[in-house]
Amino acid sequence: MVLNRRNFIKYSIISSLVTYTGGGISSAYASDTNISLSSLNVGLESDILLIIDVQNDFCPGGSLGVKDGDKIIKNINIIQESFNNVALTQDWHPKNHSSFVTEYTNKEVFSSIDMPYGKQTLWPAHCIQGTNGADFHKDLNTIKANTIIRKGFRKDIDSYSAFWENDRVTPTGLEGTLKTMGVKRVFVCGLALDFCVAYSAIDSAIAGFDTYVIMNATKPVDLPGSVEATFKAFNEYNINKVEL
Ligand code: VGL
Ligand code: ZN
Repeated sequence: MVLNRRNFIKYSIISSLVTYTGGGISSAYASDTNISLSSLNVGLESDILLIIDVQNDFCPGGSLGVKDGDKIIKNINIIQESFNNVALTQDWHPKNHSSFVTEYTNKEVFSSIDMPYGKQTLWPAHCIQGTNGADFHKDLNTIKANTIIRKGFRKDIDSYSAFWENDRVTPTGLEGTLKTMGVKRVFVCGLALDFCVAYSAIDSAIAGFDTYVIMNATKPVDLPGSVEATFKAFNEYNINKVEL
């Protein structure tokens, strides 16, 4: 089967995210990583560090807080120092966004619904435009970034990926930006490993960039099966796992 974004959605992550049972599988993912970032001599003009959604709502205390989500910020700031190009993404939803469980009656949080573009997980309201929850975490160094991409701002379409919205046809513009800049290698970190980091890394690989996920600079939401589906996809798309 030829793998493309649609197949990935159909066969992997989304199909595994049916119900949320609480708890978590917790990080059975760090052990099989061994390429070190320093061995890759990053910092070329053709390298970019893509920092996904390090925002208050995805950190502990936020409405969609990822366990230990704030603990990766120290490493992310260290990693930024080695790069000449840094891009940040910001989940940026209108207050009545269609991915919010609060927009529906009788729907459970983390359940999924059918949207015109396919299955969509329903989330607690998060990263509402202009609110503290949507701000970058105060400890994240945002000075170095030369590109900031906002995503998920269309009420009826969610956007996990930094490249393509969940309808898989609406671009964010990042692919064109990176290609125009001459980027060849994309290093992805941030939140959350099994959603926005995963989809961004997959789309980066599909766009033809050599793609690396920095495992000790990301954490998962960890819904049932979501981390496993992510690693399966990383294998299928030749996405490399690296460590600081
Ligand atoms: C994300 C769920 C909803 C993420 C964004 O950044 O991983 N997850 N919106
Ligand atoms: Zn979101």
